[in-house]
Amino acid sequence: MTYPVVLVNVSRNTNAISFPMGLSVVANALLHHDITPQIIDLIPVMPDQRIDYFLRTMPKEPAIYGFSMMIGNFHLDHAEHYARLIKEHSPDSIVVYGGSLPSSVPELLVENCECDFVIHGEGEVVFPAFVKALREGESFPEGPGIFYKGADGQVVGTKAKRMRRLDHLSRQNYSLFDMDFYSGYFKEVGLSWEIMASRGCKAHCSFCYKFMGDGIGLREVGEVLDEIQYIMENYGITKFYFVDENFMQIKKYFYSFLEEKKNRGLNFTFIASSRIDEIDEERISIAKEHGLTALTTGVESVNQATLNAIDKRIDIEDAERAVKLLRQYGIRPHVNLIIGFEWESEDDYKAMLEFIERNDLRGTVKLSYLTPLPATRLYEDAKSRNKLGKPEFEYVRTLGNLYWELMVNMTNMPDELLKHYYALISDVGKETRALPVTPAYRQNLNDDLVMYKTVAAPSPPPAHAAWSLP
Ligand code: B12
Ligand code: SF4
Repeated sequence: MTYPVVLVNVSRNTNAISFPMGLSVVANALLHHDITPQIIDLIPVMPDQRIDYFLRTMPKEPAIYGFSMMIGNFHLDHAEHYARLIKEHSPDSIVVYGGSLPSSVPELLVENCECDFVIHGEGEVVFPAFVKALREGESFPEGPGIFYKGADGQVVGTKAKRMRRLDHLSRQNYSLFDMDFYSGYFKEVGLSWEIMASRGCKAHCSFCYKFMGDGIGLREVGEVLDEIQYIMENYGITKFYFVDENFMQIKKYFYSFLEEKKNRGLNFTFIASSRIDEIDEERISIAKEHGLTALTTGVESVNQATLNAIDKRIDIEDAERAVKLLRQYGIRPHVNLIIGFEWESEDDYKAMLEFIERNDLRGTVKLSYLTPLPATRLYEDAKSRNKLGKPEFEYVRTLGNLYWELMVNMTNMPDELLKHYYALISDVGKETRALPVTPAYRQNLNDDLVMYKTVAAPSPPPAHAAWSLP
């Protein structure tokens, strides 16, 4: 059966618009196999018209529908809603879930969701082969990365291995998406266009989901620069944000990227992320010279014992030195911090506030509540000690706004006290961004506009200190 392939981009409850990178890579890989997917992108459509638009646009015949999703912000619920519509209006269609959330809990989703299959891991090799097999008449294509419910009701599937070399299949496809919509948004709010050069990180922090297991995959430098050049020439964007976990980690690769950028005379600036232990004077001075304007780094906690306990493998003094170094070279530091480790006390949060002041980090901190996310050691530990507070699928499904809502309180402090410190630290540290004015963009923001404006001064802490650990 010649199933058409439809890639669906559904919304999630957030306050930002992102270009759907994962789906655009999958679309590119399909095109390389002579499969032209139809894209149903619901983000540019007015929220009250999305269902109608979807029903009008979906193919009349049975098709393979691919959804991409990440954890939290009710992304799964949004996808499930459309998957149900597909089952209702086109019962012979096949629904496939991919992306970081399905990859972290493939069995759980196959077991509990509307999808017929979950594709684990990077989709560019597995998905085209999977589509071809279905088209050739196989009902249950097998192979690493494919999960489904077998005849006996048991979930069948094995995880895929990480791709070491990311070649032309891993390019982003822009031609099938509404690029005027997305580029217009990035320009209107002054954000940098997202690009990916490498995947993976050498470290093993206990709270972090290692997308596709250990190891690092690199794209060819020329491919990445071709993509950047395309965006510059066609959309006039000259600021880029590398979503790589750790862009500078392989020095040779990073330098060859900078060298080729220079050879091509490409005049763009960029933001990247890096572990503290990769921030040295040599790399920073060269990167600055070639257009690095800001660097995000995960400090997570200012308590060395906590850093050791979560296997962060950084030294808090090195973090302070790195921040100074960045400032010395005129590179804006963005620091990620986390609160809510179970042994923490108010003293840790007071120390965090001092750290922000001492290092002049006002307005450059992103604070998160510790949230056990599937496929992390933190999660397995929380699950084994019944700390998730709900059955596993319910927990995964109902993870809400992971940017600023408390999902699980692992500490001995009452929620109010933790929230109080969250508000206090966040208010001092957080970066605000420009609120889009165009209705097509505003419609995608939920009502909680906390990252766009200053929140009211936090209330004083509850008059009780008994829950502080000694
Ligand atoms: C950029 C990024 C963001 C951007 C989003 C940008 C975007 N365009 O969507 C922003 C800043 C918004 C963001 C936010 C968050 N993120 Co984030 N983010 C990333 C990051 C660094 C890169 C993602 C990316 O674009 N990769 C490149 C593309 C090509 O990869 P991909 O999307 O995964 O797609 C591939 C596969 O997943 C698969 N695939 C994807 N879709 C589909 C669909 C089908 C049908 C198929 C077959 C395959 C498939 O094939 C693709 C090609 O290989 C990843 C880490 C990483 N390196 O992946 C974390 C990551 C995805 N984020 C994560 C988290 C936790 C968050 C937050 C919740 C942060 C928080 N506070 O904890 C928030 C909230 C997210 C939300 N629900 O709204 C986790 C996800 C964990 C999980 N189980 O889902 C990751 C893995 C980081 C981590 N190590 O913990 N994030
Ligand atoms: S250093 Fe960052 S990307 Fe690497 S494992 Fe730790 S939290 Fe994840």
